[in-house]
Amino acid sequence: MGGLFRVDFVSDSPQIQARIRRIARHKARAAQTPSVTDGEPLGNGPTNRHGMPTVPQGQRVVRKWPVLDLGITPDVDQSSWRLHVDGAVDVPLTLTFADLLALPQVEDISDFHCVTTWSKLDMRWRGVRVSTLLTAAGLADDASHLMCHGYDGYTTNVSLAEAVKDDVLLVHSWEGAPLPSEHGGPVRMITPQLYAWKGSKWISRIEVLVGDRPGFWEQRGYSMTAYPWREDRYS
Ligand SMILES: Nc1nc2c(c(=O)[nH]1)N[C@H]1C(S)=C(S)[C@@H](COP(=O)(O)O)O[C@H]1N2
Ligand SMILES: [Mo]
Repeated sequence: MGGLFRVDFVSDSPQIQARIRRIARHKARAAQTPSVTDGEPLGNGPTNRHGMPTVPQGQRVVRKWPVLDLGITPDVDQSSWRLHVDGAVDVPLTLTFADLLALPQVEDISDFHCVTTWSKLDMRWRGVRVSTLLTAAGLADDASHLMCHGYDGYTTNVSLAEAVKDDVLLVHSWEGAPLPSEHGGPVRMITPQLYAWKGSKWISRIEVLVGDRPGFWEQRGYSMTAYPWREDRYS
């Protein structure tokens, strides 16, 4: 499976080229989202690495990294972890931890904004772009959103315009060490340009959707979109 997956991914076949073009359409939409091109972002402090204020409105900076989840730390480690990418795709994928490490790795520094008003800045991550996996699986023409599932039963929805951004990663390392299990290790998703609830800890499944659907917190009144620079917390 891992071998096939890699050969498929690097291939220059017309099918892969078509997948890359379909991803590019969502990337073009990404350039229009409030999080990257907001003319008047709501926030405070000097301009950060993205030309945004340092901290979104209504947030305060913390030094320690709080733990926030449903109170369940699922029993999953590097050897038992699997990620399924399925739904509106050409080729459903199942990845092991080794498969994830065999894909192109990205290191990035980004900020983490929790809707409960804390922000932790300058987090150093290592992992794989979500767009890399979506290219390998191949999005259906009418695919529009993801439902991300965690091993604890958590779900959260993310639009493709957000999910294909370069800093949206499946991370396995934080500050040069394996991601701690209380923070979603062995592998979680991060969405630095959205409130952090959009990044599933202990990610188990990325379900590609045609149309949007609310996840766990979205069903309980949290925003479908979650733009911190619009203080878009609840709907
Ligand atoms: N699987 C799963 N992912 C989750 C959550 C959860 O309860 N389960 N909580 C979300 C919320 S509300 C936040 S703020 C961040 C918290 O991540 P942390 O505990 O590593 O700080 O994870 C998000 N991802
Ligand atoms: Mo949160």
